[in-house]
Amino acid sequence: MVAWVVTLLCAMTLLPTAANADNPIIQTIYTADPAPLVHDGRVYLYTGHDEDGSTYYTMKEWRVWSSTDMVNWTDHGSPLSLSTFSWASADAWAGQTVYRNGKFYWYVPVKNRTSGAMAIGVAVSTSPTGPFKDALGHPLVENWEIDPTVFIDDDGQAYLYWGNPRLWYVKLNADMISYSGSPAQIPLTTQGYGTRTGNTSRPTLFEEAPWVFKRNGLYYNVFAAECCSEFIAYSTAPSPTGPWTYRGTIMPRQGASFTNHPSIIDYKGVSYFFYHNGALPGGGGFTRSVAVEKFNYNTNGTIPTINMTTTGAPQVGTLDPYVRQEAETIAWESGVESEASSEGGMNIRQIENGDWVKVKGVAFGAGAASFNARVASAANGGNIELHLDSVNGTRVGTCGVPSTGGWQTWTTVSCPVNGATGTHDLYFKYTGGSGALFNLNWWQFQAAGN
Ligand code: FUB
Repeated sequence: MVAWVVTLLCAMTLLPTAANADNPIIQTIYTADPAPLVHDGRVYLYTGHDEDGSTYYTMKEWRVWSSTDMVNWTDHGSPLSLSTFSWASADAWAGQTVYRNGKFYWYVPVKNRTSGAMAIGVAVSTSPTGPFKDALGHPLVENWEIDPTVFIDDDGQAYLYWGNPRLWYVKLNADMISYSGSPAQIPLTTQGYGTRTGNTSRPTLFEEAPWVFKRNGLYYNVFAAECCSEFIAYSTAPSPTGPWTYRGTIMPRQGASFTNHPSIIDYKGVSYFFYHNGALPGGGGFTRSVAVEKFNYNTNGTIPTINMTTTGAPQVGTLDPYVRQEAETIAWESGVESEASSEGGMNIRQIENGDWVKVKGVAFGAGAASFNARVASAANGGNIELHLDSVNGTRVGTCGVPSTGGWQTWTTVSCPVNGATGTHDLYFKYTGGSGALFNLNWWQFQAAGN
């Protein structure tokens, strides 16, 4: 799993360096093709999943993550996979989820097992974290092309765009799972999509991965340009169907992956640019990782050049340790993995001696008095050490974890806490014997005086 390579990275680069990095934002697995959605005050991030050691886009499932502060990301597992679509055989590639009238619609490209063509499927759920079901039982649209993005205009008209090598759109009906008219091509002119040299069959820069949105009355299409390797560029238009004008590069070629895949949201008054690269150890073109940067639009609405960083976006607000927090809410980690929990949601697993999880910007305020954790162990258990600001920083508590007789046999352990005041990065350092020690489902501090 990716976990071992993260451990290796830490060993190679010294822990503080790795611990200060917040990009890529997911380290437990390789992720690709980010598609964020802001809903009810939370950012939900829909991604693909590159398999460990992959040598092609052998992708079998999609994943969901969420955050309220852009640095601590909660793992919601995989509520959508190839098996959701009975007619799909392979290629769980780049999709996007949109919300309308109480439902979440997840548009994805997959291979149709009967025709062999790439097609666009749509899954639906009443929750942003699923479970999602195939809305149709067959492709929504099929023409051998990929990478759907959906945009709902102010007048309620929804548009589905997709394509590689061409760029298509169709008007979705209000049910979001059918469309009116026939798919049409957006003309790929050099005026609209820039000039590619040396490729007569693809004269413009448009490659794949469109992401369409509207800001201050202007329509934007941000896309992956000129494979390979790709850079990120964009075009703008006065209407959702054009005419488009090429506006230039957003993210130059960089980052150890020959594809890139853009998405943009505003959240809590700040603009964010998501992308992927090969930055994790073992990373590359088929073992990618999702990252995020904060940016400001220029006053004329153009988008500045954005470069990849390892620091990522700043934290928005703080994390409250006095409410239940999921163990799979992570800013950075070394060595752990996640799985579905018998108690619902996810838990972290494969915790071995010396593994750790960082949670950023934890607001202890006047002080914590005790700590509770929900744990399970089919082995001998171990310890949860609570450290401030670095993995070997001030230790404010240690909770022993017993054997519970099973990896999903849960009990709650408690321990006193001293010296946790103010706001700090909190490191859970796991110690014990050899092999897997225990699983962790959630944790919560109790404030002094309560
Ligand atoms: O992840 C598989 C494919 O790679 C996506 O569909 C493309 O956008 C590229 O990122």
